[in-house]
Amino acid sequence: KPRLYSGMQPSADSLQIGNYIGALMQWRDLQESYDAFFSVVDLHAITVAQDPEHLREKTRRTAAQYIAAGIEPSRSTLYVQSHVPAHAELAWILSTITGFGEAGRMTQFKDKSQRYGADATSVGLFTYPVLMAADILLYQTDIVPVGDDQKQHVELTRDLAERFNSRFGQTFRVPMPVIQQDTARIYDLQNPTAKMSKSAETDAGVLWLLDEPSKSAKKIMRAVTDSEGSVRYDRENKPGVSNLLVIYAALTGRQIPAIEDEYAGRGYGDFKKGLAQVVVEEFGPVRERALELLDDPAELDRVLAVNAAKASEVANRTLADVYEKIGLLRRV
Ligand code: AQP
Repeated sequence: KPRLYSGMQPSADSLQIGNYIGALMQWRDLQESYDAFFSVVDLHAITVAQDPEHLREKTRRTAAQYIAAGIEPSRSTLYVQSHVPAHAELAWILSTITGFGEAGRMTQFKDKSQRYGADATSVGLFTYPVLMAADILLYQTDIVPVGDDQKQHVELTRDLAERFNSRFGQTFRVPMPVIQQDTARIYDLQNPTAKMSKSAETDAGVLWLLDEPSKSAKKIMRAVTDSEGSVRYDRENKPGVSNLLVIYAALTGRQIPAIEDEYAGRGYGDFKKGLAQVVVEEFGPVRERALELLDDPAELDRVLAVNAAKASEVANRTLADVYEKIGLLRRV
């Protein structure tokens, strides 16, 4: 089976519906036909200010939500990034073949460093894409399903793989990004031109997987729409309604025109009620399963340890080859 790699940061207590639709739902389907590695990328999460005790909790919670959403830890390799030290080791090696200017062109770094200011911006945030390249290349990955915001990082990963291979001999498989459709991109309910994000400044526009269903329903009822009153997809002029339509379609597997037809001549209130019901029905079982898993952290940790051992086996093979190729003296 071809190999797949993807991951998410444990940057909040709960994942948001954008993570679910844009990543988890696709991962769940792809794990059938790929040898999939899904990582909770805690080393990436510490590139910004964080609270250590809370990070541990968020890491378990993220893993539990992967499983609750249908990632099967007996079929896919679901593990915590820091449990496999090869990630940090390969990142160092790759940083030595990454140009300073090349790294400086990463738009996510430019955006984030502008947001935090120079003093709060760490070198780790700068080299984040190099660590991401290490994540992917360690597993001889064929495809990387990501949002279009991550496309540039995967391009860098490809460049680094090709550069290493041509300088030191064939070592890495060059991965292909699989970019999710525009219709899988979810926007903030209160600010529907901004991507919904775990680290959004306000909570009112974010639908959390682990929230009480009634809370999510309320947020949907209060979502920003427009004054036209017709349920119609038009990303440019009706970003709020279009976003709700995308969520509706993604969760039900229905086409947007069919949903527009169903709500033709009915107001936004009806439409939002319909969507709230869809979201509650989808999230309810996922939430329950995640909370169940979190009730037994020892068992969850055990599953993660078994998977980290599986991941290490693959990762260490690549790392040993890299060390050999670049001329590090082998330990006897
Ligand atoms: N709004 C979104 N719509 C569709 N997909 C989304 N993803 C994130 N937000 C949306 C996808 O979820 C995965 C999570 O990646 P991440 O945790 O590394 O961070 P991110 O992309 O930056 O996601 P967040 O939620 O915005 O996290 P923070 O606030 O921590 O930066 C990726 O596959 C992403 O495409």
